[in-house]
Amino acid sequence: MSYSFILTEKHGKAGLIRFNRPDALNAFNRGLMAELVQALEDFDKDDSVGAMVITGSDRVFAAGADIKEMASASAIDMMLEDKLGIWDRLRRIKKPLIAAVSGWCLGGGNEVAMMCDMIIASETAKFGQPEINLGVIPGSGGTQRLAKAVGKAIAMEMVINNRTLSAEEAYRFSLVNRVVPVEVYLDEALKLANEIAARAPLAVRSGKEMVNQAFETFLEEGAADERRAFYFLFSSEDQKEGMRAFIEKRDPEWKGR
Ligand code: DAK
Repeated sequence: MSYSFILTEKHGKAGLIRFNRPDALNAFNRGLMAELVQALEDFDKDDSVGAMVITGSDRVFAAGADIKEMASASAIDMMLEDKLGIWDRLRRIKKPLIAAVSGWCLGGGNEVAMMCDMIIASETAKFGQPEINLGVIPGSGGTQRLAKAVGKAIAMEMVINNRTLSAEEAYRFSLVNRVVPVEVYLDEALKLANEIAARAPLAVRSGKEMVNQAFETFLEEGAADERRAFYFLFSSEDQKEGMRAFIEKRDPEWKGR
């Protein structure tokens, strides 16, 4: 499928999506967001793909939502704009999502990165929520996810005083999984995606769902759901195969069944 604002590729079992609006620093216009979600949903349904990587260029992951597109919008326009629930569709992707971030990762760009399950950052990555400079605040979960990721003190500075985090700070504050040289951040992310894609697919899916649930529910409720998911995996062929392979001292062969 050919797109106008993104590029898609497959690297082994990793589906790669690159933002491709260099003149606007990959700002998210309506078209780009729609294409991103469509491409992710397509990879999510594709059995040859086990995990997805989202990236921009070395200079910029994404400079946020397209300011020129929303500058004159009314509150109603903004509300209706969201009626297809594009951001909710992103949250419903079942396979693991990895953001490979280099350069600017701002506003909606940082919100998309935080909606991913893991973030690999290049040493040049810079994370921020500069909406305050535009007279607004993050609108796609940025205040909530940031506070949960980096804690209240740092999140507050970022949201109400445009503090930008360097890659090192982002690592120190648990926003990203690791920081690597700019030459290899994408390779690292693709390697990680392929490693995960080689694991038991149903358990990966369940693990992603349950870790994410930890941010949305109370401990006891989450632990009860986790236990049910754990029991359920005992109905899979992969659980039998995984445990048999351990006992027989061989590598398991996963079927995703
Ligand atoms: N939107 C549109 N165009 C942008 C842009 C953006 N976010 N960011 C950069 N550009 C454009 C610039 O206007 C410029 O275009 P030309 O003038 O060449 O035509 C080109 O990209 C290059 O940018 P600069 O000349 O500014 O490049 P620099 O290297 O000097 O600066 C920068 C890089 C990233 C520091 C700077 O461009 C910048 O501050 N950009 C804006 C960052 C920002 O404020 N981001 C937050 C946007 S608000 C929603 C939920 C969430 C959101 C929206 C809706 N719903 C639930 C409906 C999210 C909102 C946001 O993200």
